[in-house]
Amino acid sequence: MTTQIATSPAVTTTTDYDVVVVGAGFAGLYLLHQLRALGLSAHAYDAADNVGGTWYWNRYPGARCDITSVDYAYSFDADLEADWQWSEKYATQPEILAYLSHVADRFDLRSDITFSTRVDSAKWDEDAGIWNITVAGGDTVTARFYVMATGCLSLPKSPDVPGIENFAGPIYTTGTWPHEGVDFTGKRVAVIGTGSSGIQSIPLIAEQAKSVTVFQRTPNFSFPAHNGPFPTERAAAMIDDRDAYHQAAKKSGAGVPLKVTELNALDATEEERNARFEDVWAAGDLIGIMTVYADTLNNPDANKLFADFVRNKIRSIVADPVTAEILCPTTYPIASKRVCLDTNYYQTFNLDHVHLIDLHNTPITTVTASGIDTADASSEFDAIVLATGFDAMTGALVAVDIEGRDGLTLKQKWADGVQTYLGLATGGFPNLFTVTGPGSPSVQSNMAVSIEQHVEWICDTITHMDANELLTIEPTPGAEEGWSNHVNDFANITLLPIAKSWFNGSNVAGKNHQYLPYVGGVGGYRTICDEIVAADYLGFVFNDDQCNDGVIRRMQPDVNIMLEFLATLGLPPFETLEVDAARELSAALSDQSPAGPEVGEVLDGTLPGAVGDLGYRLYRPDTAGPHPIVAYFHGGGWVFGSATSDDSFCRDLCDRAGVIIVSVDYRHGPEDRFPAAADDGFAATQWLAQNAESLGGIAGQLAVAGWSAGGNVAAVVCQLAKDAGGPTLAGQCLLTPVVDGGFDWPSYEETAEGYVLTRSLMEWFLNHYVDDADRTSPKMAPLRATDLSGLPPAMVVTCEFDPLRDQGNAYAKALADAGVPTAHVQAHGQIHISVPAVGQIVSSIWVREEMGQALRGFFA
Ligand code: NA7
Repeated sequence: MTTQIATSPAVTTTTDYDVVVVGAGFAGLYLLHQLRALGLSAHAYDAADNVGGTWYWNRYPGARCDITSVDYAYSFDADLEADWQWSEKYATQPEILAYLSHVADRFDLRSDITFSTRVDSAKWDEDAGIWNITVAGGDTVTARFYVMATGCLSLPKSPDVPGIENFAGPIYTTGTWPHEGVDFTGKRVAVIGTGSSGIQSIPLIAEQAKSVTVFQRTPNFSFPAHNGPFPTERAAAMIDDRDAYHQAAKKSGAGVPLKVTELNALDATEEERNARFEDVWAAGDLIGIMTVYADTLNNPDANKLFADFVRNKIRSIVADPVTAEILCPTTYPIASKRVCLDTNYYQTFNLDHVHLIDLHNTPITTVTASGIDTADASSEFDAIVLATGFDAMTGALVAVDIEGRDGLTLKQKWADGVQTYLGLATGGFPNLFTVTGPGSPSVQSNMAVSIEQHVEWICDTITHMDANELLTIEPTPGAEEGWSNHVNDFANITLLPIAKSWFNGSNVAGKNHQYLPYVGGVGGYRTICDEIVAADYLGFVFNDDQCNDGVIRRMQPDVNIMLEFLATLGLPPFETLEVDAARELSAALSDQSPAGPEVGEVLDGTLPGAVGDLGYRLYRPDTAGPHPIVAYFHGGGWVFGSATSDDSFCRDLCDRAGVIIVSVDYRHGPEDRFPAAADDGFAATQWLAQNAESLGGIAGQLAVAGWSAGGNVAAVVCQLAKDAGGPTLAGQCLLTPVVDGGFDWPSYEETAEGYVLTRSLMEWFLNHYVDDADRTSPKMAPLRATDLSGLPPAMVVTCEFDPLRDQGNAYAKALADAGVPTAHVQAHGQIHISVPAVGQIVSSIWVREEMGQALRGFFA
């Protein structure tokens, strides 16, 4: 081994290399090339005896990429791109391997790679500030930076088939296929596993073998790849304007420059939908499949339409109806596992010598010396193929014994859950980078694009450090936790986490369940990485003490999209309008809201308020009554709104809680100023208590609820009922309530504007409703009441980006301190208007569910 002395001016300790890289696949090769261009010394190790990474090992028959070849390639060098011609739409493994070999030769990279050498361990030396890397055989090298470029699907899952060790014949694993190939002619072959590897290989194995028996645990959705000659129109688009082509890929969701539809399946006619589904089926393009409609990946009903279409395709191809049904996936949404692209997969099951075993009905009891026993049969085989997948995303990272600060290993740190910052770095492991690590778009994107972006980010960061004489870098705990939240937030607004798969660790026994890739798209992700750099490496600490700490993207992703959409409307701030115009605008926005769920009955009526009749709208559940009643007070700052303005939210609450919701049209300012709303609220509540049974309610089972100013009314009603000795209320459910008339709260500063409810709008509301002198009255500011004890049990919801957050938090605490049973939900990443946004904001569904449960609980 040659050793070099690192020459960077920042380095005070001598190391063998500036950077040691593990892996010589797509990522490792580009990293070496870029590091070398920076004048840094870099060396890579790979257990294989040649370049290629996962494409070196996965040589099973039919192995191909599932992103079109032209896109599944480097874009950093125009000449490389021009010189290499792909022969097919989806390149075979040999062709991809030949490409990577060509890249290694073209840029003379092999001289900086040690092959056939596994890295066993890497240990951070705290005193010297360097990594000690020990390779197989015991040699140790030192480096300032250590980069895992080990790929996401590189460590095959250990065989977890009972009795597999008994088998006397050959066992072939798709992920470590023999280089010389396998001749199955005349053989009886068992294939276990029907993921992409199984689906690609089974038709080709069946062409040779005497018989093939496929052992399927979970069926996959697979589409015909329609592979063939290289599609010239894509190549032409790239040649025409390669910069534009690659820029579009970099800004896209999945790293492929394809236009993505904004149409929803649920808005289309059946005819339109089927035509579109047929087009997608005919195209054989993974990105087109994943994005067939904008709502396929987040709306279960939309998803089912697409899944039904594919199930019908399977039924139309597979002749035997029983076999067809076994091949139809039914237990998870389509595309929540990576869909497969195949050539004649379903057709293969029409061959007489191909058999399908449904392991859900007849599990493998044991593998024997000569075959496989299931719950109801014994079969003899000459060979077994394990297409059972990978310990994906994290397996290869923790397979190396990586020890960071204080003796903590990566495996220990991630034992209860993976935490990274951007999927690039992890706290406690200075100067360690992971290329396409968990928490980055990685496998939810075109890996070629994501790899280039990560490599370039890492190289830019090392350049920045050397230029500024910074020796170490690692993320802060807060930044890392914030990023994990964001990764989860994004996954959770989709259907993706539902399936059990390698994306969330559920394919490996004992592995933590957690959705590992970032699904916010490569374009959005790139912007985030760039913003972090522009903000002085927000959330990274250099040299243990130089840090601009903070969390990027605290907002829920769908709330952010809502804010961006509202911004495009260019609406005037409400407080700049006359009251009538502001009311009209508010009502117009309410009218655009989705309808909300169906309930059993909706009826309108009137009830006596404090000085005259008030309208109300009653929502009755679709279950046998009688039901408890909840008096509901709408939001709108005591100026806007009506009994019907929170219609979809009232429906949702009614549906979730199984209670009657009576939304009251209490009086507003400026026509009817304080305490009109409070007095009407109390009068309405008294009337509902007295008339419960005539409304289909249950006498004595009454609670109150409200949002914003309506939350204020509900809270005040509880205090008035307590002071008046009745009516008895079972509970109060307060969503982002106003409980104080003052502005002396930090959240009025922190979130003064930009989140729809602004400080100036709150001032406008209060000015229209209440005189300064009354703003400390408990009837206006229930937080200011001297004694909160004896109030009904409470559920208080506060939102992170809401000017009213801190007073709501204070009220929840004051209630609890006074002995009131209080549940307090602090909704992270939500704004004042996002919790009641039924049918628009998925990330607040859980909050509405908590509210529904709380209402149920009041009457339990
Ligand atoms: P996958 O997609 O993880 O597929 C593995 C398959 O093996 C899947 O059908 C598994 O069923 C099945 N499996 C795993 N363990 C067992 C046992 N013990 N018994 C029976 N069946 C088992 O891996 P692939 O290699 O096919 O594809 C990985 C990715 O590579 C692919 O998405 C492309 O991106 C390229 P399960 O679903 O767990 O019930």
